[in-house]
Amino acid sequence: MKTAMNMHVLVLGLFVILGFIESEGALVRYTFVVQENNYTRLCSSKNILTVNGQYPGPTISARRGDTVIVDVINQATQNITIHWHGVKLPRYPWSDGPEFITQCPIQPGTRFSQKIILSDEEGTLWWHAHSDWSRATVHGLLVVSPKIGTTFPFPKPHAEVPVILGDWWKNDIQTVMEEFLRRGGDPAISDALTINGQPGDRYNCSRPGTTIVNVDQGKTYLLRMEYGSCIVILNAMLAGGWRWYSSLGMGRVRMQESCLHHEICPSVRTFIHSFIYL
Ligand SMILES: [Cu+2]
Repeated sequence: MKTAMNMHVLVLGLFVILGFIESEGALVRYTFVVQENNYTRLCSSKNILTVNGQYPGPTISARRGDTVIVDVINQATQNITIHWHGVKLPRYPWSDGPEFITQCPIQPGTRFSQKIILSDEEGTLWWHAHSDWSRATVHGLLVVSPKIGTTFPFPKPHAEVPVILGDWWKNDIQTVMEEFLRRGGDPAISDALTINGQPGDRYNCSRPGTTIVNVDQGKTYLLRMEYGSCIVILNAMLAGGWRWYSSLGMGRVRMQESCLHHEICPSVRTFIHSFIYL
C-alpha cells in the first residue's frame, strides 16, 4: 500500500517537473523606440513613423514558450501601441496592443513595457502598430523558432529569407486616413506595393533597393512572409513570374507561410516550387 502511494507521488512529481520544463522559456528583451524618420521612396521624401529608425521594423526572434518584453519608448508626436499578431496571450491580454480596447495607448514622451507570452506558437508571426494607420510603416516580423532540442517540421532549410509585403503612399499616411474618414467611401489607393520596404525595380528611384535573392539549385529556402499592407488583400502565388536569380538555374523554394492576412493565423503550410510569384 505504502509502495503504491509512493509510486503515485513519484509519478505526480514527474508530471509536475515535466510540466514545469514544458512551460519554462527564456526571457527575451527588446527596445522599440518609436520615432519619425525621413524616408525617400518613388523619388519623393516624407517623414514616416518607424521603430528604431527602421522600415520595415526590426525582427523579434524568440523560441516557442519564451516570454518577450518589448520596452516601447514613444518619441513620436502621436499615440502608439504595438500588437503581436497571431500570439494567443492566454489570460494575459493587457499588453496585446489594440488601443483603448486591451490597453491604453502609449502617449508621446512616455514608455511602456509590453509583454508577449508565447505558448504553442511557432513559425512566422508579425507585429504592427495598432493605433490609427501607424501600422503602415510600424510593423515587422516576429519569428518563433522551435525550442532548443526540437526541429522544424521539415528538413532544415539552407537559409531563411524575409519577405515583408506592404504599401507606400507618397502622401503622409495620417493625411490619407483623415481624408478617407472625412470623405467616406474607399481610402486613396497606395502609390506602390512594397517588398521589404521597397517598391521594386519597375518604379523609379527604387531599383537599387529591390529584393533579389540568389539561390542555389537543389537547396531549400524558408521564406518568412508577412502581410503588412494596410488596405489591400494580396494574393501570394507560387507560379511563374517572380524569378529567382541564380547562377545555376532555379532553386527549390520551401515556403512557410503564416499570418498573411489578419486574424487567420498562425497556420503553417509548406510548398515546394521552382518559381515564386508575388
Ligand atoms: Cu494584426
